[in-house]
Amino acid sequence: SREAMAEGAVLLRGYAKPFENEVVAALREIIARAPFRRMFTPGGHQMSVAMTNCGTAGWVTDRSGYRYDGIDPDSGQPWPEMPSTFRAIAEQAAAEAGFAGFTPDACLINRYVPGARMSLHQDQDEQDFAAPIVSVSLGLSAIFLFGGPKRADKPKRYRLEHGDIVVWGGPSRLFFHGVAPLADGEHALMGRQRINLTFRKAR
Ligand code: MD5
Ligand code: FE
Repeated sequence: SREAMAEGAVLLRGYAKPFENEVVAALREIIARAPFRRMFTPGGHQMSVAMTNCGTAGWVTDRSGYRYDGIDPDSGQPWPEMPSTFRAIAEQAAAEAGFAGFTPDACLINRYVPGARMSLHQDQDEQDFAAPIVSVSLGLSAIFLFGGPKRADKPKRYRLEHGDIVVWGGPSRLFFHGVAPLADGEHALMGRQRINLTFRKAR
């Protein structure tokens, strides 16, 4: 199914479900080479969400700021390649939402355990805001907080479930958003966690 959340924001419920086993297998290889880690914000707070990346650019944060880097600071090696299955799913979902020709070079992988959350923010570390961001939800469901162009805009709450994909383009590309603290639970395939893949064109 295809649901408009706002201008440019399209929710594709269950879109990734047919690919879940392939995605999990590819994910396992990525995290063997680039394990999840809880990064620090420039303000010195450790994030509750653990992160890793694949692709030619990876999103990192530390005391010096937020940026995209081709090298994993923990290993000193390039991030693992973006698996062709990941790329294909992201490109197909983007096209389905009206963004044909999306060519992601970065995939930030977020891991939420119960209690982990992401506070309201905008994604603005990318070069080209005309490209959408494609988000794939796996595992435990989460309450996604979808705000507007101003921080003060009251966020709408959406439950995102295993297999759901959201394409954030057009005006919504720069809307404020976050994730409410993850509720405890157990998912048959993913266990006690939520993983979100966010495909981006960083450069
Ligand atoms: C998540 N991750 O569920 C979300 C999915 C992040 C992040 O927010 O920065 O890693 S991506 C949600 C997103 C991206 C771009 C625009 C909007 C939402 N939006 O307009 O709401 O872990
Ligand atoms: Fe974000």
